[in-house]
Amino acid sequence: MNKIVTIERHIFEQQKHYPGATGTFTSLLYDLALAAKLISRETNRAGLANILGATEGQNVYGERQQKLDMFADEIIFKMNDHTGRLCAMASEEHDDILTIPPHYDTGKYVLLYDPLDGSSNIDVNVSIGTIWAIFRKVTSGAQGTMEDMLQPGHQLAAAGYIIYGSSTMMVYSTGQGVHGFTLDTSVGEFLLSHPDIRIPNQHKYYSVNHSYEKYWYPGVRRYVKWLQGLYGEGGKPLGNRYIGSLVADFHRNLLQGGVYLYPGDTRDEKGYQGKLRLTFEAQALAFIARQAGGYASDGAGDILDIKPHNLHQRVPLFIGNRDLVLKAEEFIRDNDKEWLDLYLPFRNGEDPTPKMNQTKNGKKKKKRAVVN
Ligand code: AHM
Ligand code: MG
Repeated sequence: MNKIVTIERHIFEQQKHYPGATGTFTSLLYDLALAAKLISRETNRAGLANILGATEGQNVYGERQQKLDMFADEIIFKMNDHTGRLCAMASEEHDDILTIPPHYDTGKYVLLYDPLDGSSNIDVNVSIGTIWAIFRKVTSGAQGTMEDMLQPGHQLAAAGYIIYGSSTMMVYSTGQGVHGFTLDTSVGEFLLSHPDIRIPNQHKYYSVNHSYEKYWYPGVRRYVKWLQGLYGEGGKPLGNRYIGSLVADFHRNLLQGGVYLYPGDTRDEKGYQGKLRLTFEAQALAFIARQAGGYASDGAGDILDIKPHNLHQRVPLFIGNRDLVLKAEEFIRDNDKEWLDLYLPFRNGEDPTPKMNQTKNGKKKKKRAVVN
């Protein structure tokens, strides 16, 4: 039998790589693992929600099912607001920074998270995920500020994701490789199942939403044709897999080799910015990709080099095997001057769309109350 290592033990062992570590960071990672277990329990019950609700004569669980993303959002906040380890949080579900309630101590880290990504997949029993990222506080004062949140990804202290799939896994990195843990639900423990994950050199898959091809810039179109072996040297086609849950698509390609892309496109006036969020989605996965020997780009350069200028800033994303992502950059450089002219000023901090707190359909996003 192999050595059995719980996530707690592993995190504790990792702490030894950081002389002078106080244990705060270690405890923060424990708390995230516990939040993951609670969210996992609820996501597993999502399919039973209506049946259980009907039996009890009230749709309590049905109600909860519809609000699973809100549940995840609150669990992560509640797990971390009172521990004295964080000085602020930010969630994809909220416009602004989430401050630590005044009656609790504050700490030296900030946490950014997307509580339940790919949430359109909840009702159809398809994998969803949580993405999180931790930065060290860079400003003085007790409370965290926007400046602490908007740091380039190469300054991350740690990042990870939780995938709620055929089993629940937590994958994380503190800059010492990438490690994956599978939840043994019978004992409620995350056990080390994927130590030191490296993205395989062999490419197996590409993942993109093909239905947007009509909106793609020519370089992206050619790149995808190249992945299919229909352009350039005409290599062996990669398999196409697209779940529409970033965590699940990324996780598969991380373990099996390949590339995920959600490019900037021409679908509307903001399409060139892409869809995914830089701070809540792309930075964390880019950090993990890098730690696993891969690479993430916005098509113009390294995602980890981008200094965000807005909490909800969008970013095009090409992530996976380094050579495949570099090839995307090459196609874009050679073909997509029109996109680069639009995008590069945005990447460098000019915000031509100050109404970033609007939703896709242009309506003002509702601010959700956080329970303090
Ligand atoms: P969400 O944050 O609203 O859940 O959207 C993010 C998701 C990603 O998980 C996924 O890769 C992408 O959106 C799918 O978008 P599309 O349906 O346009 O292909
Ligand atoms: Mg999301």
